[in-house]
Amino acid sequence: MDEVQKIIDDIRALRVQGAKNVALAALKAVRIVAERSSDDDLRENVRRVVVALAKTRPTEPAMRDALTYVLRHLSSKDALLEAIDRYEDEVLDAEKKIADYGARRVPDGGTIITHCHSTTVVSVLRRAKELGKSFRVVVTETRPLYQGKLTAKDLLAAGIHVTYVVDSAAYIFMQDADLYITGADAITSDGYVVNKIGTALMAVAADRFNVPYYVAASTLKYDPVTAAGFPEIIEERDPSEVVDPSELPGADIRNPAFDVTPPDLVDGIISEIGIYSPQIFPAMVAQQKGVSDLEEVIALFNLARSRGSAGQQDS
Ligand code: RUB
Repeated sequence: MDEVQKIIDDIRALRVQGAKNVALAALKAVRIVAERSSDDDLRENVRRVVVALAKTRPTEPAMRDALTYVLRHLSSKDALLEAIDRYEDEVLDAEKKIADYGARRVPDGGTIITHCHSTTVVSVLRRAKELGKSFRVVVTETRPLYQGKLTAKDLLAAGIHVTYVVDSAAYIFMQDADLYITGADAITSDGYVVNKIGTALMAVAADRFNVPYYVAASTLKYDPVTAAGFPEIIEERDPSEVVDPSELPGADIRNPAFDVTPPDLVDGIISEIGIYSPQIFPAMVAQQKGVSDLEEVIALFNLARSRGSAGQQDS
C-alpha cells in the first residue's frame, strides 16, 4: 500500500493515537507528498492530502493546526519542507517545557491517577522521575481500545510504579490520589477540555474527593474554531469496537471517543506558555501566540466535515 495512504489509514484506525502523534504523523504524510512533488504540482498534491488527513479524525485541532500551517507554506517545495522541520521542532520544544513545568506539580511520594494514553502526560511523569521524585501511578485501562496499556508500558519502561485498573475502578482509586492528570485533544474558547471518553467522569470523582485535576496540553490543542461558534465535534467510532453487534441484536450501541470536562472541574492547564486555569488559557494563547486567522482554520474545518469518503486520498 502507498506509504501516504497507510499513514491516513493508521490515523483513522488509531494505530497512531494521541493528538500530538496524530499531528506529527499527518505532517509526515505531507512531507512525503511534498518530496514527491515538483514546485508545479505541489499545491494541488498537498491540498489533496491535507483534506484526506483532516477527515480522518474530527476532534483533532492539533492536526488541524499543523495542516493549516502547511497550507500557509506552499510557496515552494523547499519552503514547505523547511517549514515542516520548524513546526516539528516547535512541537518537541513545547513538550519539553510542559514536562518541566508539569514535573514540578507531581507530588513527591504521592499517587497520581491518569486515563488513556497521552504522550504529554508520560513526558511530565518521566521528567518528575528524572528529577528524583518517587511516586506511583494508577492507570485506567481505557475501554474500548485499551490505550491505558500504552501508558502503563511507557511508565514501566521509565521505572515508574504502575497500578493498572479497569475504568470503573477509578472511583475507588481516586479517593487516595494526590493528583489526577490527563492530556487533551481539544480545549475550547470557553475553557472546556475534550479528551478520551471517561475523562469527565473521573474529573467528577476527582472533584468529589478534592483531588486536583491538571491537563497537560500544548497550545496546539486550543481549538480556534470554537471561538467562531462551532461546537467541538465529538468523534463517534464504530460500535464494533465496543461489542460485536451480532451479540446484541436490536441494541443501540454507541461509541463516542471523547467527552467534555467543564472548566470548573479543571484546576489548571499545563502548557508550554505556563500553567493557567482553563478559563484564562484561551486568552493567554491569544496574547502569547497571536490570534489565528479564523477564516483559514474554519475553511479547513468545513472541508474536514464535508461529505466524501473519510480519509481516502483521491488518486
Ligand atoms: C488519546 C487521548 C489523549 C490526547 C492527548 O485519544 O485522548 O489524552 O490525545 O494525547 P486517542 P497527547 O487514543 O483516541 O487518540 O498528549 O499525546 O497529544
